[in-house]
Amino acid sequence: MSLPVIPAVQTAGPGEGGFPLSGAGPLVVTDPALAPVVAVFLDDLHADTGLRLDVVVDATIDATAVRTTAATADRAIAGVPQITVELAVDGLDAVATAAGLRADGRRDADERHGIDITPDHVRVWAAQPEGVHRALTTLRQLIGAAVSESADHLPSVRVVDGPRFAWRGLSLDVVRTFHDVETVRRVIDMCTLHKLNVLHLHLTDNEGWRFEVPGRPLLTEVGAAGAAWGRPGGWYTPAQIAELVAYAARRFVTVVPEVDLPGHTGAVLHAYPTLAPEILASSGDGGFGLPVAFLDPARDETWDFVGDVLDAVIAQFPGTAFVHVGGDEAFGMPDDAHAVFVDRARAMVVERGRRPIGWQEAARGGVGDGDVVQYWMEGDLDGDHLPDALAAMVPEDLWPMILANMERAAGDVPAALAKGAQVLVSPTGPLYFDRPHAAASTDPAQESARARLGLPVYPATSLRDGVEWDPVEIVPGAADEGVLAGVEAAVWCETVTGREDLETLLLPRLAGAAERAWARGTTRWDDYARRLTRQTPTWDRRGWAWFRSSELDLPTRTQA
Ligand code: TNX
Repeated sequence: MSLPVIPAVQTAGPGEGGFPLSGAGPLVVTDPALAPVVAVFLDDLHADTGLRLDVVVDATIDATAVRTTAATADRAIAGVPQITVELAVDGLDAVATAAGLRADGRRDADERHGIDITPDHVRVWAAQPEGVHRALTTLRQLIGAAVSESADHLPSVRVVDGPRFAWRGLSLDVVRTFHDVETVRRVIDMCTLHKLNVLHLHLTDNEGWRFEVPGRPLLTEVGAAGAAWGRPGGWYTPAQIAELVAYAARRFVTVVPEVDLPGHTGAVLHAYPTLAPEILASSGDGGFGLPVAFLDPARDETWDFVGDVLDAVIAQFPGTAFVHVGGDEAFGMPDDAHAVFVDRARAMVVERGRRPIGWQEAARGGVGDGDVVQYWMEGDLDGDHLPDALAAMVPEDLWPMILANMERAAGDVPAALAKGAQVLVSPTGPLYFDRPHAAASTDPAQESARARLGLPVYPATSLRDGVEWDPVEIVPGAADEGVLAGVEAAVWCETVTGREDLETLLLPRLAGAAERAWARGTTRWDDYARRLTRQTPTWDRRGWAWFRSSELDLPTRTQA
């Protein structure tokens, strides 16, 4: 049975009839540890659908009795269908445990869960609160679809489900365009609705620096003043970061910070020019494209700086076991200097009790067992458009460096695997969302945005391209799931001018990434497209500016 849920769930069923949505009793929560999880569910369900469910949290209620006798406790209503939410493990072993790594470093986490829907009750259960949160997310999507379709019942069905990969992420570029706290909160909402559990924040780059470092005030005063192409700058205060981290944590999303080193450091060198190597000091002005700027590992002050930055980022992101230290596209930097830099930066993360991640180029250094390398350069650039696209972004004298980096890229992931590192799967083809949308929009008003959005250096992709692939098969040299850390999409913001643009690149693509990160087996496009289409009214109620792709069976919008 195909439920209108993304990522796809493992089901047994269907059963007879359905659970009535109107006239159902309150949600009965028998373990106080679940109260915060249920509170988030009720808020999110209200935002999705406008519905407000009642809840009873009472440890004295016997959930089994509520289900079988319809109400023994005073505050559950006798004879009325109930939704019970419990910590329990029965039947969950039917689902395999997740492969890969957890961004929060927890080894005992278990997201598996069950949902039983019958005419008399809905039972939601999992071994841990996080599993209950994932189950309630499925329930949110089911209720959302029912509300959109004016159905008064949820279908009778049994779901026992769990993720294929433990790390299911989205990397968000907050540098090229600075996204305010509210926009980031909306992105977290999109992630958790699709059972993604990592938000990777790309906090530093040539065009800006987005968090405070004690003792280094110019990073924000000067380095955060702008963004790409003259857009407004900004940064997150420690209090704002704490708020975002807490908002994400309540939804079981870990925020993983990235400080991109030693390349992509135009903003650092703008703020503190003395950190630049002599020969390149004048080219570190990152107003656009890909300036050549890197930190010099031969200088002591470089390492004082990196230490201060890591201390600051670790203090502000307490929930993550990982810190991303970049390592990509250190154009103009000699290979040996790059390797020395990346190795030392990784060691400094380890000294501070965290685990490092780097982009795939970090594999050119000494990565080994326990390291994580993020695969991105799939080599799918559009040969015909490449010269024009590069010309629009980068001065011509830099092309050889960029092309040389691309040529070396094919060896990175096999080298990382040979050294025992694990791979976070982010290939540009299906997982970079800063690509043009291939299909037209059913909303004529979105067509001008479609012409602008996504880097022209990448061929346009369809929603179908984004879901018909496999994370193991796509990684060169990967034998099985065991060598993967997980799956992470990325949205870079060179072409994004604001929230609406961002959301138009994120949705519906994020749903496809989530399907591949969570669901096992293959996805049939027709089935996926139907599930997706049935979720889109919820996105409209949320006010998300999603791309109305003509690949989906959507009503054509007429211009107002
Ligand atoms: C390459 S992905 C970059 C980013 C750009 C992106 C555009 C990566 C590690 N580096 O700096 O924004 O391409 O897709």
